[in-house]
Amino acid sequence: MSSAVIALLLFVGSARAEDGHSLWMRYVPVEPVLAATYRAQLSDIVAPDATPTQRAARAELERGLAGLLGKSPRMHADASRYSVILGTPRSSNVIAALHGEIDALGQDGYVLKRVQHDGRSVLVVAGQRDIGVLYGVFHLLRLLQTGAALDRLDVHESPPVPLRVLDHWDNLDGHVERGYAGRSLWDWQSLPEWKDPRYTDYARANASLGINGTVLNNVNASAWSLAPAYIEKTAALAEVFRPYGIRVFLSARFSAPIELGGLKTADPLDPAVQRWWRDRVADIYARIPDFGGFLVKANSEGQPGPQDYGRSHADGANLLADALAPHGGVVMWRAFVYAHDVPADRATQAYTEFAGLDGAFHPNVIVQVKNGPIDFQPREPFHPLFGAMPRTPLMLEFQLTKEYLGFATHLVYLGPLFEEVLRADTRRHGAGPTVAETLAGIAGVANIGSDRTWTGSHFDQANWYAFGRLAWNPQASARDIAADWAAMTFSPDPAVVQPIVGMMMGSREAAVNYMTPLGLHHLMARGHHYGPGPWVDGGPRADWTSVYYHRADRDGIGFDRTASGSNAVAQYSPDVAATYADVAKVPEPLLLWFHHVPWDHRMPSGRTLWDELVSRYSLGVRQVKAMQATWATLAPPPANADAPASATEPAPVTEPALATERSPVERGSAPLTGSIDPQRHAQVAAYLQIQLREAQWWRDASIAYFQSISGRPLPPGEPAPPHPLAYYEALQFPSAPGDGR
Ligand code: GCW
Repeated sequence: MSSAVIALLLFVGSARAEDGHSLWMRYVPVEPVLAATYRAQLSDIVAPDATPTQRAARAELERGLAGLLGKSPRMHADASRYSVILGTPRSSNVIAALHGEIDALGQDGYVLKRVQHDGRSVLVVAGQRDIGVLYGVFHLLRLLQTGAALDRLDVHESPPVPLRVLDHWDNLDGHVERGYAGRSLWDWQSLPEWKDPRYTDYARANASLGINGTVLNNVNASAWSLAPAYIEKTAALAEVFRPYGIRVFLSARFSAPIELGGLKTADPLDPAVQRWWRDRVADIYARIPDFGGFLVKANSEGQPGPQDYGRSHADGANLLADALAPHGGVVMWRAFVYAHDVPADRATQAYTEFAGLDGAFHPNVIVQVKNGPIDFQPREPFHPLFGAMPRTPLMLEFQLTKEYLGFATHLVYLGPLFEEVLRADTRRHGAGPTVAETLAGIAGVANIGSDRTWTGSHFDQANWYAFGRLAWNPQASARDIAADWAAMTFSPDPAVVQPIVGMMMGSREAAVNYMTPLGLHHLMARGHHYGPGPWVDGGPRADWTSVYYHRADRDGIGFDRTASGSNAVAQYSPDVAATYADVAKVPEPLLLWFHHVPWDHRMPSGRTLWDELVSRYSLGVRQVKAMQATWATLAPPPANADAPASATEPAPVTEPALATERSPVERGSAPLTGSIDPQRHAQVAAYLQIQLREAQWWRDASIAYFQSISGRPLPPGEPAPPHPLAYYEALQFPSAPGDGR
């Protein structure tokens, strides 16, 4: 290889440091033959630029094509000869002719299709509104990034769920509750004057997925986020996000009238309280005309709420809804409630408190329900409220930040978890509706922070991505989404995409196996939830302990939620309840969620429950090893032997593996080498090593603990944990990240 080529390689390498900051919008050159085809198809583009959103769409397309095709297209506001036309029926006659099909797609929808115009084939990217066009541009760029053909495009997209939001659990001091990706992205100190460019990139990333709302602050809210100085700062963020179709929301602290307003009460029926909220909301809309509304956690885990005054959740939600209604805002009122003084099975409490309120909420209230009845566990059944409040708009809340799934260092792709919940059949009306079909909104607790990768690891970007894609289209396949993400994030090379998709699709089940197999749940260490803690007992509340959830004793293990136990099954439709209540019919992954089962219960595998439990823990560890092995096959070729050796690092002796028919530079900088760039490969490899160490820890600690209760021998071939139980119980991690405070 000539030194000129090496110099160029080094240049390309440094110009494109692969630290993950570009997310799935890297726009690196596509393979040259494909690039030539695309260039011919996308040479002259007509795109209006009269509004901020139009300019954002146009700029994104220019930026994307310049990167992907190595050449900027000719952009026109108006032209007689063009190959692509962007816009709405108002901005273009060609598009106006399609208004019937565009209108049918609703406010956020778009069309991407070829039409004949003046005897030529023209690619149309069109929506009813500018935002649809921007979404369509991102779709087109995705097609290019994944190497799709553009000649017969006929895409019609419209999202069935109108509200698609990220919930940030960010405190005003920059700490992110359950955040594993650094500090908060919002620098409240330098706002409103300094609008960090990262805010725009955040908006671009969300718009690329169709996410249209963001709740900026933690549901464990400070009243201060509603103070005028913070509203100014929020207004500055809203300004950055607006062209990208993203409305801002705030978490509101229910007692803010006392803390900020100096009132004596926050009673929702008190006229002075009502006035305070009305005035405050009016002030917010004066600064942020498209403010989305409030998210509220009330009477849950110590947060203030209407029950402090003997009022209901509906009274509380309606108070804020009435203040927001004149301005078009909504209240997202969380159903994640469980009271200190209620001894009932925690899994039943949200339903118990909310189902009876169906019909009592004002129209602009949306009740936000976690995906399962406990708390973002590696696996839960779907929440029984879905389908049970037909007169109340419901939204689903997922957690993208992996509080209970190994934090950012474990590779756990949540797409299959999301898919499992969205497709679950509530059977409220015979067959159907599925959870997805009951939704007016969908929220994801963000996994985003100040880390260069945004999400604390390269693979956690996929959870943000998959959340957004499934929020847009809840019927989409987690596997297809993983394939798109891998192609855009790493390389469209099938030799890269296929193994990565394999790793991703198996990763969630691996975590379930090494943490909480067979329907076990909430066995993480106390407080920070880092690592295993199946022995956690005592403390302020039974339902903050692990023994409450696994109920293991000499005879067996699991939580009896049938009629002989807490009867949580009765909160599901009769069909679903009948399945879950029957130990012979309940899906094996939920067995111990719903049943207390003897250790020698025969499992479908033919093993006893005890043997099966142990083998699942070990399987989880093996699955992480398998991910490691796959990742190793994607290692970059060793550095070139001709390259100048650095002082500290000896030049590798291996033959350079780049001597294919064309050099990577000639192909563009996304060479089809079947490998990952060194920077990202190394970090993922290191994180997999952490994951393996911790999976092993989970296995050993859990087996040591459960064996101390079951008193049974390990199945043949299963190694004993290397330490006694007391060792695992004594481990402490006072500085584990992301704690709640
Ligand atoms: O999972 C729990 C978390 C809390 C969180 C709470 C909630 C924001 O441990 O940190 O508080 O859920 O969803 O409100």
